[in-house]
Amino acid sequence: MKRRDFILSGSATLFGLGASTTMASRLVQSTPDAQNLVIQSASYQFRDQPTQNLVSLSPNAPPPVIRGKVGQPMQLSVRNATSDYTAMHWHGLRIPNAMDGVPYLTQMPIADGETFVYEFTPPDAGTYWYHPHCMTMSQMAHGLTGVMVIEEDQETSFDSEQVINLRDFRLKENGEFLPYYSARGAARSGTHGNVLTANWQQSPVYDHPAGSILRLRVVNTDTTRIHRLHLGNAQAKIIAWDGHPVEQDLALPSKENPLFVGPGQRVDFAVLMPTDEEQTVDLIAELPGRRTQIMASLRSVGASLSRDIKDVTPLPQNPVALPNIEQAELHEFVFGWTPEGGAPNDGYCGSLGYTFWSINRTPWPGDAAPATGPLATLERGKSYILRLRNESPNLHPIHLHGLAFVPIRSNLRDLPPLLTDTALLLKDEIIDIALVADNPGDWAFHCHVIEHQKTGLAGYIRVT
Ligand SMILES: [Cu+2]
Repeated sequence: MKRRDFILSGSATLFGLGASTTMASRLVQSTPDAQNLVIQSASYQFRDQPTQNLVSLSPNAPPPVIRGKVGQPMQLSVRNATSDYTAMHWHGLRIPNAMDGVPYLTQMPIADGETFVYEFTPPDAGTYWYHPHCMTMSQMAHGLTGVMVIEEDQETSFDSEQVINLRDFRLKENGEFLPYYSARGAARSGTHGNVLTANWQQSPVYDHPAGSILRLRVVNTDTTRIHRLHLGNAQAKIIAWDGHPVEQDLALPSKENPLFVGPGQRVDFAVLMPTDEEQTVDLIAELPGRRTQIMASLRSVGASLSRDIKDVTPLPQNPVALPNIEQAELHEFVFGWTPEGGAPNDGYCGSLGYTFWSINRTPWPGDAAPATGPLATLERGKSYILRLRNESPNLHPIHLHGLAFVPIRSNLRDLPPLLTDTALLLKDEIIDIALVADNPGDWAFHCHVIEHQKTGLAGYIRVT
């Protein structure tokens, strides 16, 4: 069966996709002013022998940092030069639904040789990222996760910047890939990588001016690992969380209380670089069952700029509507196990071959399954509270596309009310999140441990 048959048989319209001609018209030739992204196979040296069969946007390097500016239109032309299907998602960006990159829900998968042009104007500045939403497990595990920086449209107080893309690879000693998922992992906390990298390097060191104020953008793009991070005793400040500026003073994470950053989550720090030359600020991970690990280091070079951490000025707020909690309607979602089931119907976007997980006791039947309705339908412009209940012992970073939300309470901890797109649910945790349903469309809603997502912990929410 060819991909076109999905269109002809009407499967694509079961999600309310509308006429498939809209999709076909998107499969156009790229224009000269587009940023051209070519999904292709790559090789890279992690160990003694180069690792083959990576997926990236160049033949021998990690996916690049893509930059845009708030309020400025972007055109990203994505050509598929692999033999698998694909589709690109821009994580955290509140953009039109048709540009969200979710197969069968917002577009058809991009076939070998085809190009899909994504056009949108980012409404919010901050640290975001991109990854495929079709063949998600295999393409992400093989490298296709990159950072997207949307710059502010006004001056900021930083002298320099460093982007850190944290992700693991599962490799043999000779550099070949190990199996990148397992039934055992999928049914528990996921299958963890054994080579921990920052920007595909192991403990890289980056030079920045001594005494400068640096913006450190840390993004966890891993398929599995919940990172636990801190900066040792560096002078620093958390300035943004999951893209959005942080207004309040948050306690800095420490060895004893590291910051949990789940797959999909981001944290921006303002860091005061040491005054003396050749000193380092380390980004440190305290992971269960592992020795303390330096993920990346920032090394001071040159004459000191003699800045002070108090020189950091607040970032401009993003234009996110704040919910009216008194009038918000409540919807409940339970994330848990499900009896082991067969392969979901993922069309051409890949299945692990079984289901273990569910939302509201129903495992996601697959991206291309017929007659799959939304988990909830929200009226455009209204405020809602979504109660997210984890009834499993495993942690789940729950991501909602297209909208920003704020946690308002947890049964386990004090959560600062920071705008986000991904809520990390701890064991047995219930978090209420609140939002204004102001972006119409069908928005994917799923766990960002990709083995959980691909074995049932997925669905979508409709905003009318
Ligand atoms: Cu999960």
